[in-house]
Amino acid sequence: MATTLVHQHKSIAPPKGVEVWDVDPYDEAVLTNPLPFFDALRAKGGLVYVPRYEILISGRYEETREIFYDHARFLSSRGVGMADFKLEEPWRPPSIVLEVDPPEHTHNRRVIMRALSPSVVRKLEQDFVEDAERLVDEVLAQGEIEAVAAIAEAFPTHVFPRAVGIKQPDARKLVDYGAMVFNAVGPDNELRQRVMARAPEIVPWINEQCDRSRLTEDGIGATIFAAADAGEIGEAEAGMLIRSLLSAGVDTTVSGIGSALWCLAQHPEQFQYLRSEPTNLSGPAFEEALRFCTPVQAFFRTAGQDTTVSDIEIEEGTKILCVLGAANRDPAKFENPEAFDIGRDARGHLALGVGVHSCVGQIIARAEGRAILGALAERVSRIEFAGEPKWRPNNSMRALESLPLKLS
Ligand code: OVV
Repeated sequence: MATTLVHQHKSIAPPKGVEVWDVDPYDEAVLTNPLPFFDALRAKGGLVYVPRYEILISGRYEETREIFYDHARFLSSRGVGMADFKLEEPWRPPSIVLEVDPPEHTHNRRVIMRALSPSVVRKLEQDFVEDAERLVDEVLAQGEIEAVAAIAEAFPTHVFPRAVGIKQPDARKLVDYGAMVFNAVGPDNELRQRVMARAPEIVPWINEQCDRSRLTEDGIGATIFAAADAGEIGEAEAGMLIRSLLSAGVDTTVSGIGSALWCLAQHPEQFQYLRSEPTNLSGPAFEEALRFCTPVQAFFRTAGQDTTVSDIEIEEGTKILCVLGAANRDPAKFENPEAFDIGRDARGHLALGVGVHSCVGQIIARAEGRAILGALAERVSRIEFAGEPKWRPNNSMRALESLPLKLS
């Protein structure tokens, strides 16, 4: 029997005992204010069936963690978006680290892991701190700023491509490519089509940056090409891993830093607490912002076999949307989850995933977050809203469109 496709994956009936919820998680109102959706999702059960897309959704901590942790039952190789790569041609050649399972995954990830090791990032961190201090002095002199452009985009697009060794970075193209990558994991809706329309001007530029000749000899990129020289991976694979860095390393930290600023403006007493101990608290403050305002809200996994989660029967080929943002506010895991509290122990949050696919760039992402929050805490006495913040709809990323701030 031929497989019926709905929304680029196998047609799936609701499993027994699962609540059927007629919701659109990709409605712009949900994407720009997801909190009521998160609460309703967790209230309805460990897994919920959404007929509109014929998918399951998990929003409780326990089930979300179980699915993300078990890469053998819940595959990444069939895509971490709504489209099943076994049935549909992906929009770009699949990532050889994100959209792949062990053992290939293990081999490729090891190359990136070495290039982004703690000792590498420790050397970069001093530069990050100096750049953050310079940037904060600049924005302080301006007084009122639009902080998405002036800090959240400006900082990562400056320090990250330099760390990779991109000789001629283009901040706009890097940010816009991130928007394509993260919108691509949703359904083929208007939002996705709008950003994808720009693929012809952005994708070739990104691919060009992944060539050895475009990279400095002392960056993270060069370390990855050294693995090709050593015969560990091919030249083409090295280029694909550079593409992964550029795909996953910009939009994520832009979102994380922007959201952290929003959290601190929203909770002035937390910023004052951060100021009391910038060195010790900038790490925990960034971590709590990741929990509270999770940048990658959700990725899919695909059931590679018939299986069960919390006694719910899941059919092979089922797409499961794992809502990390909802799991990170589960009261069963985090006490008083709706409080932004940089003094809490936010460890165990799922913002950077869990298991073999957990964020491979997390050390560098955290170093960027600490640098910018530390510099703000050292130099700024107050962060206030200078206008209404706006959220930008995105199929998987919680991202600000604009954040008017007054820094003093
Ligand atoms: C974690 C992540 C997000 C987006 C893209 C990639 C990875 C990639 O490998 O391309």
